[in-house]
Amino acid sequence: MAKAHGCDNCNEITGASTIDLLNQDLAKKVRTAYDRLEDRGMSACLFGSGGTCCKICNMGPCQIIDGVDTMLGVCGATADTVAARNFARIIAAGTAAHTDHAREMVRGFIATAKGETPHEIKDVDKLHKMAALFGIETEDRDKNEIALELGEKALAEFGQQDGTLTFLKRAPKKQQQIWKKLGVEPRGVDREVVEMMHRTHMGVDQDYKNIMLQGARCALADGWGSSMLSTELTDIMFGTPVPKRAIVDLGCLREDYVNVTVHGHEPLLAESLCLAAEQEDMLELARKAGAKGINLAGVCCTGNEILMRRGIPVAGSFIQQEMVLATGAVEAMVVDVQCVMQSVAQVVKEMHTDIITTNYRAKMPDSVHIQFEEHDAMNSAKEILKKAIGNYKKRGPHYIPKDKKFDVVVGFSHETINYMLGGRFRGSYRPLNDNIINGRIKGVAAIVGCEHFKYADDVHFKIATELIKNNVLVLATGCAASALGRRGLMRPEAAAEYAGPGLAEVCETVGMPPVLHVGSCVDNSRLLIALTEMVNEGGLGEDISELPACGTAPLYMSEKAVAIGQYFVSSGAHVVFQNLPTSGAKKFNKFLLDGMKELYGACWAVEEDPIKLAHHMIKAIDEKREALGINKAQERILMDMQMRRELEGKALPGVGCGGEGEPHGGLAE
Ligand code: MSK
Repeated sequence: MAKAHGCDNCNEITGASTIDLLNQDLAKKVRTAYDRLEDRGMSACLFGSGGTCCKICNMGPCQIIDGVDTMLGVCGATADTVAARNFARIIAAGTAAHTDHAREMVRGFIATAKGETPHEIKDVDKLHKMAALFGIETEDRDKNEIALELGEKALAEFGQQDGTLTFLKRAPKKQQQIWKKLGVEPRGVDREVVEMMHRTHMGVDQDYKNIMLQGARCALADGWGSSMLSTELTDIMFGTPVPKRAIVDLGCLREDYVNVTVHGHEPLLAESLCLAAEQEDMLELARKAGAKGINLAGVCCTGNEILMRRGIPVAGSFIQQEMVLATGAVEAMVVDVQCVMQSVAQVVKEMHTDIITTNYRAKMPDSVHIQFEEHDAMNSAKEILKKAIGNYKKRGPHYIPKDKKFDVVVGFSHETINYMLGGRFRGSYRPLNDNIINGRIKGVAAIVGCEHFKYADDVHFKIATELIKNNVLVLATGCAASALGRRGLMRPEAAAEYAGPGLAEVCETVGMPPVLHVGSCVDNSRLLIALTEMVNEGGLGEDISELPACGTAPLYMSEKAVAIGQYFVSSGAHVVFQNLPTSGAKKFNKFLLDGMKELYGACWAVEEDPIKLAHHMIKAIDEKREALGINKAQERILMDMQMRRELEGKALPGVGCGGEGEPHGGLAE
């Protein structure tokens, strides 16, 4: 029988609808990653897990045992050197993935500015703000002209050889000085990835601390460079997310519709499919095939992108991609890049479903390839949809779970948080800072990253509920966000059900959930800006390392999550993972878990148990509160009805109503 999880209470993590589906004969035939994990029947290699397997040159592979002279690498490399090189290469690979995605988005942005795509420049306010950062004149200029100059300058940052990346100047001043002093300011995005690969080649950098200086620079090129460019320019092109109600559940597939799931990462493809699916010729074709229309649903981070901006439902996260297909109700799964399991093409072998690859970088056996051309986006999108519509009549036995369609409120860009808490006319992080200072909110935690199959546990939910119970506001991205949405933590009502009294009071006043969906994995850059805004607002220290804030990517799967973790640490935010591939090298491991603090004011931590992990984060937040002198109980003001009415009058009308436009409202300070 197909498994969705390795433990008895698997509905805890994947949701009741997945269990419902797995009980159907149809789905029982499907083999999932859990089955394959079991089939493998072997535990992970200790050298690989500890980071001390070196296969960088052909004298090996060498398995190093730390402290054993006869178990050095053939070249003499120590465990610390090998683990540092491996870790740094993970950062480089993660940065490269974000960067190649970002470059495509910037190229799409330029094509849009030239009028060569069906998209348009939507967020002119953000366009002007970004243009100002790049020193671009905006007065009396057409938005497309400004966008073209911005796009070209952004594109130049990838190949830049000298100087520093433009967005570094958005960071708190103290942070910028730390980077300058350490010599880790990224010069150009591609250069940092290339240098990282070179320095970890055989016989180059043999000092783990020096290797990790470049590790930090490479990761910063991701967070404050490519990822941030991608998020900001995508927002300008497709609109900055605002709160909306939506669904995160397998049950979002529709019986009488052509179901098309979009899986991967780059929203250019997904947005084009959204536009094409609304066109009358496509709808007419769907009706001719006997369907009522076309139902788009997301998977993984493409899902998060269209969920945040359009409120289009997410059918499943990374861990559920095979389950989405096991319904037998999907006419086509359209994939682009990253996090697509090769197994998806095998799952549908006996079904009517097509796996459609769309990017020349990412092809797969047993799939159909339709190249997505950004300059001919609408025709590419229509060709893909036609293929899906053509499959509708061939749909055989299928099962769409009917229960537990979890409602979520999503769309919390850092601008939205600003407006929500501070109000339309005085949008600021002041109320958030004040609520942290007065203790209603203890601090802020980020739960980001993937899901995987190693830990048979309800990790994200356990961590998040423990944090919000202790009045820590949670911001989530990527598949972690989908997992938390599936468990009902992104409903405003979740505040009363799970949050501590202080956080619940703030959430109820504003009408927001205690866990905010901030976007896809690329959108972790929004968190950097949110943290910076908190610093700039005042009262919580001079840089990110002084904030009562902490991050985790507990179930990290992808190399991108390590790059993200490192750019947070190098930006001053403490980060806790459940495991790191560095435990086989004592000095290097200690450097990550402690020594980095001296350099950046933050370091990595490892804690396997989710509840202990949450308490590790709470302790880190409490220590910051202590250092800021705000960890004392504040006198609580009891509000009478009149005060409440006044607050509610300022609260965000329509949060979660799916309304377009700028959110407005406010929270009493
Ligand atoms: S998709 S990188 S599994 S978050 Fe961004 Fe999800 Fe992690 Fe892929």
